[in-house]
Amino acid sequence: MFVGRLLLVVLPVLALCTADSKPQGSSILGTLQQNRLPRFLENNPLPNGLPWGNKNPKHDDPKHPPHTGVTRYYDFTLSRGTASPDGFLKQVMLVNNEFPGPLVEANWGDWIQVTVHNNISGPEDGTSIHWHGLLQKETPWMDGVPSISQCPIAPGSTFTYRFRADVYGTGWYHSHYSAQYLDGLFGAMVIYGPTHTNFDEDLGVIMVQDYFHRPYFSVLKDEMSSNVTLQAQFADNTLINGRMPFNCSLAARGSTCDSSDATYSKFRVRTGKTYKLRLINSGAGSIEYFSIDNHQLTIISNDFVDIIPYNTTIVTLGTGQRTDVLFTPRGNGSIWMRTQTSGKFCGGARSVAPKAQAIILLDDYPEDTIPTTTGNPPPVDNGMCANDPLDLTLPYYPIALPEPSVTYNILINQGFNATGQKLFYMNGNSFQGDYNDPILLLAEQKNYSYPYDPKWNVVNFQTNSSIRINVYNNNTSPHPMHLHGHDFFVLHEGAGLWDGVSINHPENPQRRDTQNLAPFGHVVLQFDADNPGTWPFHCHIGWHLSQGLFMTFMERPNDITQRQIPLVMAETCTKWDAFTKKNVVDQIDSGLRKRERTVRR
Ligand SMILES: *[C@@H]1O[C@H](CO)[C@@H](O)[C@H](O)[C@H]1NC(C)=O
Ligand SMILES: *[C@@H]1O[C@H](CO)[C@@H](O)[C@H](O)[C@H]1NC(C)=O
Ligand SMILES: *[C@@H]1O[C@H](CO)[C@@H](O)[C@H](O)[C@H]1NC(C)=O
Ligand SMILES: *[C@@H]1O[C@H](CO)[C@@H](O)[C@H](O)[C@H]1NC(C)=O
Ligand SMILES: *[C@@H]1O[C@H](CO)[C@@H](O)[C@H](O)[C@H]1NC(C)=O
Ligand SMILES: *[C@@H]1O[C@H](CO)[C@@H](O)[C@H](O)[C@H]1NC(C)=O
Ligand SMILES: *[C@@H]1O[C@H](CO)[C@@H](O)[C@H](O)[C@H]1NC(C)=O
Ligand SMILES: *[C@@H]1O[C@H](CO)[C@@H](O)[C@H](O)[C@H]1NC(C)=O
Ligand SMILES: *[C@@H]1O[C@H](CO)[C@@H](O)[C@H](O)[C@H]1NC(C)=O
Ligand SMILES: [Cu+2]
Repeated sequence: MFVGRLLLVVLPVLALCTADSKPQGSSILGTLQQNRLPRFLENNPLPNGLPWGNKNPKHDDPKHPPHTGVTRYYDFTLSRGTASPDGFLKQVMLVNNEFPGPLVEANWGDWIQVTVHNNISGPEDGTSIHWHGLLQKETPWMDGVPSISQCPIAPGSTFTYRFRADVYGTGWYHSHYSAQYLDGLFGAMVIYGPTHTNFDEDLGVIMVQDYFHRPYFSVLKDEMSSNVTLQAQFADNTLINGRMPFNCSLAARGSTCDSSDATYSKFRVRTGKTYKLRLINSGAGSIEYFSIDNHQLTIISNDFVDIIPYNTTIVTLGTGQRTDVLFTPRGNGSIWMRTQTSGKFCGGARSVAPKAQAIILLDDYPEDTIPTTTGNPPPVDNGMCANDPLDLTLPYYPIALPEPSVTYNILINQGFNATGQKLFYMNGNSFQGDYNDPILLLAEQKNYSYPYDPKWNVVNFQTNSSIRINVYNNNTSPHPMHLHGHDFFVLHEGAGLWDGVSINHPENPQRRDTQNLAPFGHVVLQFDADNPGTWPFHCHIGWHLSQGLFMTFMERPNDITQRQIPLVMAETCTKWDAFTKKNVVDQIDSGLRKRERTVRR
């Protein structure tokens, strides 16, 4: 009894101490405490013992989710802080004080509800969260893009996202407000669903990224300037699950850096067992080449699409892309896991830190076993920056390519505007949106004409049923092109222009939501107009998006007006209007504030 009472008193104190001493920016990701992920989250299993019943990845459309009747609740507080994930003390923006942000999990068909508190201050900033790769068919206003689907969440206010986990696999979420996610407003999102391969354990998410020590605003300013030296600055480091010790002798004078604070990410596995790894490129701009020394990896999914498995030694991930792989460890001691950048056309970090390493501990070898394995160099940068060949990446659930009802050509150019800012142009227009006037809310009012057009870069596809997009990149940089609200078929890619005829496996082309576009090359995509709404199509490189490499596809506008957009969307704009009336927000990129502020009805 005495002991019991003592425990009652002591336990809460211990808990408080732990919470208080947890350094800002810490996360269990990349530590040995990172739990294995389950096959699915428990509760209300449907017939057959699984939340998705007897839906089968070979025969059931992965875009038709089951109705589980379950909602998963999350509470996010976004704020500024300082953190030193790699030893360098950086001014960061964090979700619940973690870097990377907390994992969002759900079963396929569940609803996810995330209440986001904008506690960003010193200075204040608007924000919004995008749920990368989800289709948002039932809730297109929950896509989280300022200027397009919502007004930013004003400082001090709260917005609740609620949407269905409508596809399954590995995803992530990130701020879509300017390039905020470069400072830490991102995290992984796992939707459990049927599996089409056998494995013993799910080792969880592995986020790889290039990483800047400067705040995002400074990165944007340099990349958008006309000064070639400033534009050419590489990221400072590369991280795996938010970790990779930085060589502090390279840190700028006056900065705070202590690499003894920093650790490698670590994973423990058993030889001979097979693990699922969920790779995510959550970086600012570089293409990452992921590998595990002396091992083959079996690729099983790209983005939210299961594919027919094949083996490789290097996994290519453009910013925003995800790939699930299977890994069967062999050997003894420990092994290096690596992600590398080419340091050339396909992106990179400073030549001294173009790669990150993490430690894979085998069996019961002690935690301090440092690997001695050597890795392969990344593929030679031949200037194409391509994903794996399209004829290797065929969806497990086949869908034949329909005839397109329209083919739309897009030409990407880079140039400078009258005030010397380096910008990107899609068909001659560099995107500049209006944070106070989201296009989706205007569409609901049947307003499809904007005074600032063509800067809003909206293409209205009316009632077209299947839309083919042929993009040519007249530029030295690759662009991981991402479409919201859909996965697209990838019909063709390569150097120069498309011949207008060749199509990869028309009976079952690769589908995904982000695809690398080569420098001076083309990519041909197609998507079905099965999701009325306003869907951004943009490059996922943080500063390219800010430089206007962004377009919005309006899909079936008459069906948008049939929908009841919740009142909270207009209320969010009212709060943002009030904020921008009193504050001039420091703004340099494609998300524009209204020049003259009007009162909303
Ligand atoms: C809000 O931000 C301030 C300062 O940036 C911080 O001190 C405070 O802990 C944050 N509140 C929450 C709930 O995270
Ligand atoms: C460009 O930036 C570099 C690095 O800050 C600076 O040294 C140089 O003077 C700048 N050049 C011009 C023309 O402003
Ligand atoms: C750190 O960088 C310095 C300066 O370039 C170099 O001399 C040193 O070898 C580096 N240390 C490590 C551990 O790589
Ligand atoms: C693929 O890699 C796995 C794991 O190394 C191996 O067991 C399998 O035989 C490989 N398959 C092919 C077709 O090479
Ligand atoms: C570990 O592996 C190496 C290389 O395969 C081998 O030479 C060595 O004998 C192994 N050691 C143990 C303890 O199994
Ligand atoms: C050039 O682009 C920048 C960034 O979008 C913008 O702030 C500036 O107003 C533009 N200049 C002109 C003349 O349009
Ligand atoms: C459509 O919206 C724009 C942007 O708010 C506004 O300037 C314009 O007057 C609106 N058009 C109509 C017909 O309401
Ligand atoms: C298909 O989209 C094109 C391009 O925006 C548009 O001009 C055309 O009217 C659309 N056709 C139909 C049937 O909606
Ligand atoms: C491609 O870019 C170059 C300059 O970088 C320009 O001269 C040329 O006109 C562009 N081509 C097209 C088709 O826009
Ligand atoms: Cu780009």
